Amino acid sequence: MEQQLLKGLRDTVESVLHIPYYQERFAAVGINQAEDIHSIQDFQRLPLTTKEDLRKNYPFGLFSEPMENIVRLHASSGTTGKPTVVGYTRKDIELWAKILAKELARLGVTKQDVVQIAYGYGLFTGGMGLHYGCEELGAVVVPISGGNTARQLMLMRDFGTTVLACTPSYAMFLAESLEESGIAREELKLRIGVFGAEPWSEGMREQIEARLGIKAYDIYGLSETMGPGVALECPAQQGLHIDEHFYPEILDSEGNPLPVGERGELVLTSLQKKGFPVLRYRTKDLTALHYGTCSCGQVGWTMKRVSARVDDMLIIRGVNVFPSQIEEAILSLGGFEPHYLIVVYRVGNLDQLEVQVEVNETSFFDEVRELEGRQERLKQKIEDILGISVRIRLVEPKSIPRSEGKAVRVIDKRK
Ligand code: DLL
Repeated sequence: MEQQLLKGLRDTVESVLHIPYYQERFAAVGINQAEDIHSIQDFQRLPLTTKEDLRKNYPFGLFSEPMENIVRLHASSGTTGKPTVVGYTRKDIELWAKILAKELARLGVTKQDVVQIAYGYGLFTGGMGLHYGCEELGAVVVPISGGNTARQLMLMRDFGTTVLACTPSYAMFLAESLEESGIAREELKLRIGVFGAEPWSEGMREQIEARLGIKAYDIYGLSETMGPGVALECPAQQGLHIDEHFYPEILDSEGNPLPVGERGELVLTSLQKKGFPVLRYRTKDLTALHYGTCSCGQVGWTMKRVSARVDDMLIIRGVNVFPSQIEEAILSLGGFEPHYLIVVYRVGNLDQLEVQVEVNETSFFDEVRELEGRQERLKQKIEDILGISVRIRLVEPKSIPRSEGKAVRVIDKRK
């Protein structure tokens, strides 16, 4: 197996060696041809690729095929500066569709299913990626894209949608809107959710599953390495199976490999991508890997759910805080909605952390004393986890803006 993997890695190295940027960087570590890589250890001598490298070569500098062979472009949303652009050959598009079709089939999605794709269509890979995968599988695709929530629910009922694909925060919003829509859950045929593109907690999964009456699966991917489908859960829900066309590594913050099982930054190498191969790409996503046989029978790498990005880490009074820790605390106590905002600001020289969280409809009418108690319990819980003081602001149901794509959970006023 190692020989087969090495061949795949060498092929990827070979496919980028004509690009001057890679040539120079590889030569600096003594690798001038793919045959110089005799082992995984040799491969790990190759420099890591970062988003910054992609930006420096904007827009097409790291494409490994001439533009006449590229049939599609996607780009990352990138809130600052230039986006990162990725190019696909026809074969890449076919491979992507096949990977997703195989993964969805593992969840029990078949030709009989009607898949409502409420991920955004466009330069973002979510909509088109799932679209081609579902068509490859032969399912009926409803390419509705994100937004227009009332219409989503009407079509979900009228078309008999069985599979919903969108971000978990939008799934939550759809669930909440369903409860007010006059459409009964029993009128829907929904049974499976394929949710990803942003971090979400186990508590969020429980809420979505209960409120929509479905099984909710975690799908992972990033535009730089392909898009959705780099990894997807199976019915065992014990980790996301990483597709065999990607070689994963986990590194510490200094870029050194970590032993299997330890949490660190996920680094990915594509094994058969032609238009835009990636080599040791730093995803900035924090997870842990496992190799073995899953109870579903599948053998290979699995990864834990991505709970956070390195970038998402807030440093507050010297303490590292991840939004996912706060989400878990909120959902572990009853009475709150999974809608929250984390506001960081400064008073004098001191960082302050405020968590605004919605109380649910029933608790909203509780006595003030009861609400104060709940607020105090949440404060205690978060302070126990983070070890710093926090201010909790309970807000009315539906007062925090809802997301139709990737949710914004943090407002950092220190910047
Ligand atoms: O979000 C691709 C995608 C579309 C994945 C639809 C899943 C479903 P980007 O816009 O390039 O691509 O953003 C990639 O989103 O590095 C993670 O930080 C985050 N992310 C993606 N999936 C998950 C997930 C798409 N399941 C970035 N859990 C990645 C946590 C996720 N974070």
